[in-house]
Amino acid sequence: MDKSKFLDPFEKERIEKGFGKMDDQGEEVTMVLVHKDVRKCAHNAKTYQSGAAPGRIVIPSEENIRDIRQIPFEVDPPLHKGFRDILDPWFKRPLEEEYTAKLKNQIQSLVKEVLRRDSLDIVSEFALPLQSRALTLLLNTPYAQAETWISWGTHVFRSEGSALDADKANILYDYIDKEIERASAAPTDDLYSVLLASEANGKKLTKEEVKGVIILTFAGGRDTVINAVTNSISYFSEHPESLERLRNEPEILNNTIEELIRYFSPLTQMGRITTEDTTVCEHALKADSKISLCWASANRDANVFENANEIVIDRKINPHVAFGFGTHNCLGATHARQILKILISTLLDEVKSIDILDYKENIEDLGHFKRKVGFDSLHVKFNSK
Ligand code: EMZ
Repeated sequence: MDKSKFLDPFEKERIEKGFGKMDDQGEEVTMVLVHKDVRKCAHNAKTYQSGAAPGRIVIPSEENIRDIRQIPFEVDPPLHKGFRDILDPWFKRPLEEEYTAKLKNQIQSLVKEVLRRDSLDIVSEFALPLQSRALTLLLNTPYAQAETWISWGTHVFRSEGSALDADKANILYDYIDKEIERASAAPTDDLYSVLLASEANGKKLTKEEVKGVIILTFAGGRDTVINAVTNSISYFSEHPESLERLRNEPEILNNTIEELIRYFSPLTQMGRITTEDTTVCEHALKADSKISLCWASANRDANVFENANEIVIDRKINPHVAFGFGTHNCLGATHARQILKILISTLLDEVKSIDILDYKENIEDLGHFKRKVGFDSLHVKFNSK
C-alpha cells in the first residue's frame, strides 16, 4: 500500500531553516520551502523576476536548449498582463459545455478500451495519449495530430536517461514553426491562428511570440498532466474505498481533485532570479541569484495543512500552491482540473478496482533532496464494475 505514498523530502530543512540549497548545472539555487515565504516571493515580481534569460527559471535550467522565451510565464509585469488578457479566455474554454462533452468522449473511450486489456502501462499507454488527445481540444487542432505528439514520448525536452536533450527540443520547435507558417498562410480557428491575429500590449503578436506561447502549452502541460493522471491512478488502485466514498458523496469530488493536486504536486518547483541584493528567510542573496519557489514543499507545510502527509479526500480548506501562486498562476489549470474531474467520474462509472502489477518510480534528483514526482512506468489491470 505504499506505491501511492509520496514522501516529503523537504520537511527537515523547511522546519529548521526555511530554505534549502541545490546545484543546477553549476548554478546554485536557494529553494524557498515554507508556504508563507513561497507565496510572498511569488507575489514580489520586482525582486524575484521571471523574465531573465529564456529557460533560466526552469529547474533544470533550459538555457542550453532554447533561446525562445516562453510566454507568458517568462515575462514580468506589466507586459505579462497584456498576454494573460488574451490567453485567459482561451484557456478557460474547458469550462464550456461543448469542450467538456468532447473531453468526456475522449476519456470515456480510452477507459473503455483499457478495460478490455489484461495489462497496460499507465504512463505511456494511458496518461500520454490522454494528455495528447486532450491537447487537441486546448489548441483546437485536428484530433489526428495527437498521434504525432504521442510519438514524441512523455517529455518534450528530455529523452530517457538524459536530463536535457537539444535534439529532442528541436523536434518540437520545428513542428511548431511549420504549424505557425501553416496557420499564417491559411488561418483556421485554432490557437495558432487566433494568436497570430491578436494584439497584446498594443502590438500584434510576432511569430516568435506565438511560438513562445505554443511551446509553453506543449511543454508546461505535458509531464505535469501525465504525472497527475498516473499518480491519481496509483492512489485509486490502493484506495478502492475512496472510489466507493466518491460514488456515495459526489459532492466532494472537487475537494478530492484539489487534494490530489496538492499531495502529488506534479511540478516540484519553479525558479525566479533576484533583481537586487535581498534576503530570503534571513539568508542573504546577491542580485542575479536563482531561487526556487518549491511548491511541493509548501504543499506539505504542517503550519498550513493538518495531516499534510495524508490524502484527505474531503479536505475543506486547501490553499495549495501546486498551480503556482499570484501573477504567474498556471494558465492550464482549468484544463488540468477538467481532465481529472472527467477521468475520476469515468472511473466511478466504469471501474470497480485497479490492480498494480509492476512499476518504476520517477525520482527527481535535486542534489541533497530526492523527490518522487511520479512513475516512469506503472503497469496495471483495470477491473470493470
Ligand atoms: C516550462 C515549464 C512550465 C518548461 C509550468 O511549467 O514546464 C516544464 O515541464 C518545461 O520543460 O519549458 O514549460
